[in-house]
Formats: sequence, C-alpha cells, structure tokens
Amino acid sequence: MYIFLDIDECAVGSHNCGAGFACVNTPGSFYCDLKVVCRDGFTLDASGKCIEEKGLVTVISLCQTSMSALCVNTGGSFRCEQKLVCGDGFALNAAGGCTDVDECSAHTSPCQPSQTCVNMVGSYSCHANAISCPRGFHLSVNGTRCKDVNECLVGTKCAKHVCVNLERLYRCECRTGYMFNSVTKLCEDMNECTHYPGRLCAHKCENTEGSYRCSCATGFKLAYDGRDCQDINECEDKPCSQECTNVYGSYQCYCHRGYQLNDVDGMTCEDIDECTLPNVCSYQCVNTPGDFNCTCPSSGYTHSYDACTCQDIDECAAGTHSCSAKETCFNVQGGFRCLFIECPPNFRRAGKRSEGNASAVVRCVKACQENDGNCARDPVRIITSTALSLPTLQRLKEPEEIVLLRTSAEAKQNLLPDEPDVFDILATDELLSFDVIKAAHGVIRQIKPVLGPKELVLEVTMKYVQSGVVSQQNIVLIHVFISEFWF
Ligand SMILES: [Ca+2]
Ligand SMILES: [Ca+2]
Ligand SMILES: [Ca+2]
Ligand SMILES: [Ca+2]
Repeated sequence: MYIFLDIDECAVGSHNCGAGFACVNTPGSFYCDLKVVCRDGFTLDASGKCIEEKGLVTVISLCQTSMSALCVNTGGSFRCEQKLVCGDGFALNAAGGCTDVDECSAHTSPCQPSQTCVNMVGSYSCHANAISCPRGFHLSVNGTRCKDVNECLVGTKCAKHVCVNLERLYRCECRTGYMFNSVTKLCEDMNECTHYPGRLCAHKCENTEGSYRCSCATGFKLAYDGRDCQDINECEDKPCSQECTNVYGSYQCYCHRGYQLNDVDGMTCEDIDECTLPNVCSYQCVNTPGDFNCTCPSSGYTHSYDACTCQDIDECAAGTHSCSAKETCFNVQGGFRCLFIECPPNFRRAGKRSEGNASAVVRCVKACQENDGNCARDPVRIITSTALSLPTLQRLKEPEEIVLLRTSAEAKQNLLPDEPDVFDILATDELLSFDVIKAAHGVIRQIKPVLGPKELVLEVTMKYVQSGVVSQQNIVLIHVFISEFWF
C-alpha cells in the first residue's frame, strides 16, 4: 500500500491561485475556486462581489490582474473568464470546475496486476489483491488468478492406486478389486462376495483385501480353477481302522465281523465284547479280538456243535466210566455215578439186573420169611429205587415237575384202584425243596431252586386206603444228583 503524505499548498502559500480565487487544499493537490461565481453580465469585483459589467477597463484590469484569467472575445467586446488550473488528480469539468479523475477506470490500471486500484478524491490507492480461491484452487505465483490444485502431487491421495487430477478435484483409478468411494475419496476394497453373491465360488466365498478367496465345505477341496469344489477321497489317507468307502462329500468306515465302529470318532473299529451279551455261552465266555470263545468245565462236558453250549458226556454210554461189574453206571450232568442198590431185608429184587442201564431202576418186592407175622402185616409191598440227574436251577417261576409216579400193574394187588389214594413225601432236603402232589398221577415237583453240586434222596410213599385202613403201601426212593451248572 502506498501512503500519501498530503501537503497543504494553500497553507504553505505554494499555490498559484489569483486574486478572487480561493485556494482549496486537496489530498495530494489543491485547486483554485472562485470565491463567488457571478452570472453573465456580472463580474466579480476586487472585493469579491459581483458587479454589473460597466466597461472593459474594469474587466481588462481583472483579466490583467490574474495570470489565470482568460480573455474571451464577445464580438465588439470581451469578457474576462477565469482560467481554472486544476491540480494533479483533477480535471476541468464542463462547468469550469475541477473534478476528481477516476484513475482506476483508466484503460490501464495504475496499480500492479496483483493490486486492486481504489479511486480517491484527487488520487487513488493500490491495495494488494485479496483473492480467495475456491476449494480445489490456489492462487497463482503472481497472485493474479486461481489455479487448479494438482492433488495428486500432494501426499499419497490414492495410496497404491492411480491418481487422476481433475479441474477442482481428483479421482483415483482403483486397481482391480478396489472401488472408488466418492465420499471418502479413497479406493476401498470391494467385497466381491456380497457384490456377486453366489457367482464367484461353488461353496464359500471369503473376502480379502483387494481380492477374495473361495473355500469348500468339509469333505471337499478347491479345484484348480479356484472356484469349484471336488470331493476328497478321504480313504486315500486311510482314516478308518478297517474298511473305508468314499462317498460324495464324506466317507464311511466299516468294520469286520466281530467289531463295531466307535460312536465318537466313527473311524475306529472296536472289538465287540460278546461276553457282555446275555446267554452267549452256556458256561464261560472268553472275549477275543473280533471274536469270542466259549469254554466248558474242565471235565465231564464237551462243546456242542455250535461251540456255545456245553454238552454232558455220557460216560456210561461211552464206556469211559470206572464202575465195577457189581455197580450200575448212572450218567449225571458233568459226570457219572456208580450205583449199588441192594434190597432191604424181607425184600427181593424183581426182574433182571441190567448192566450199564442209565435208568438204574431197582424194584424190590416184599418177600417175608414163613411165619413172620410182622413182615406179613407190614403194608409196604414194593420199594423202588431210581436215580435222577438234575441241573442247578437258579430260579423257579413255578414248581417244576420232575417225576411222574405211575403204578405198574404188578406193583399193586388185585382189586386195588389204578392209582394210590395218598402220596406222601417222607424225605427231602432240609429246605423242603421238593413235594409230591396227587393229580391224575402222583407228581414229584421241585418247588425251590437248589444249588449244586448236591446229592439227596427223596422218599415218597403211595398208600392205598380201604375202609380207613392202609391196605398197601409202595415206597419210591429217588437218588437225586444236582449238577453244579444249569446244563
Ligand atoms: Ca475384496
Ligand atoms: Ca469323499
Ligand atoms: Ca470279541
Ligand atoms: Ca455225564
């Protein structure tokens, strides 16, 4: 900015205003003004009053007295007009006054291009331009105009992408996988998975910075095109402990007979413990990998054809017994017994002795000595001895009929009814595990479980009663051999 120091020419007397003119100071200059402006036909006298023009002399003197007076011929006369001299910055106007010149409106501004010209009365001033450029522009070096800012040269606007400068703004040409966000003005990762749903990957799409990745569901692998999914043949890696079958998207393990698949991993074949299943073996079960064995007691039994049940060896029939010639071999479960049954006194053995007869029934018939009254009066006529082999029955739901007592014709006297009237059990075990009942025939029943090995004798009487008197009594002795096992 220019600073003007004004000199008051009127005060210091350096003006050139003639008499009758007033010096008027202006900033930077001054001008001479008529103190009184007289209309035509009048003129200003020396005292500054307008007087009617009387003659030329006065006027001449007036014209002569002023260097700045202008003599104007009027045809036969003249008049004296004030010749105005305007100071710098002023121009004579049509009315004969001095008017301020607007220097700023001149064709060429008196100020520097970077300055703004401000007109003042009699002068002007230059002010530095205060140009405010809009966003995206900056002032040119000489300050005269706004130039586009090349944002691409400043910082890293588009990061690793191409920055393109535009008038007032810029844009980023994003690399593949990125999209320009016009709000943030940044290249942002494109989420291809949501942008093209279901079109990029056969199974699963996973967005990544600048790209995306396809992946497959369990049981599948990514194909070479990076998009499709192929079934994995899991069996190639031998995941199963035994047999493997590949299926689409998975695989299945199978086990050999005697094994079962582990519930948790579905891959491991585990031996089935058949021995935990009920009734697998009749005696003992030995589990083995993939199989099982049944064992039998160390003697007296053999495996049946199915290898699961134990079968008694009939030593009497096989001839492997050790009974003497006088004894009867009686086969029992798990062994044999050598029986030697003798008839009691006053009884004789009926029928022939049969060797090796497993039924081992010995019938003794009363044979009194002559004149033996007591013997003759004893109603016991026949004592039958026999043997019975029973398994151990752990539980009895209901009485088990074990012997049916049928009376043979020779065992009773004539005129007696077919069946005895009263059946009675005289001897049994201490737990009273057996009884006898009279049904159509007499029936000996086991009514409680008996744990073997155990041997006992059952004694049953059968009475024929006539007129309140026991007319005949038969006795049956049963040697019961209860084996250790249920077989
Ligand atoms: Ca992406
Ligand atoms: Ca598969
Ligand atoms: Ca097994
Ligand atoms: Ca046997």
